[in-house]
Amino acid sequence: MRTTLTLAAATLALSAGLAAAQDAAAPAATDITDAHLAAVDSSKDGAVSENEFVAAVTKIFRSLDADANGAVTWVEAEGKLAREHFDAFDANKDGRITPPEVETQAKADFAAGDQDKDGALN
Ligand SMILES: [Ca+2]
Ligand SMILES: [Ca+2]
Ligand SMILES: [Ca+2]
Repeated sequence: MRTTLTLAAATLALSAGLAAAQDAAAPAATDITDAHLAAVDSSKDGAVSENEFVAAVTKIFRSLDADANGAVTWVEAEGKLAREHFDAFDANKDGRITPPEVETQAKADFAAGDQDKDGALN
């Protein structure tokens, strides 16, 4: 079954990270396709675990952190991340997305996407 996610982290993955593994044609922003899941499924067992999901989102944030200071500001994210998603990740609203904020939001998004609660997105 294909999981359709309308979640901040998933949309982020589409808009910023996994697009690199795709052809130029951008997919609909809210659809996670089998190809996207395969790209995140580092163990290639056909399911995306929480660890794999958090790792993929974290990797994307590292790629957004242009000055490599460990936090992503709106200046760094603009054009790659919708403002509403930036704000969703920036839990303490200080204008910087930090690794703990990424992890917390990614886990929340994973839990929301794992509709049958089997610990995997598939
Ligand atoms: Ca896996
Ligand atoms: Ca930065
Ligand atoms: Ca913050």
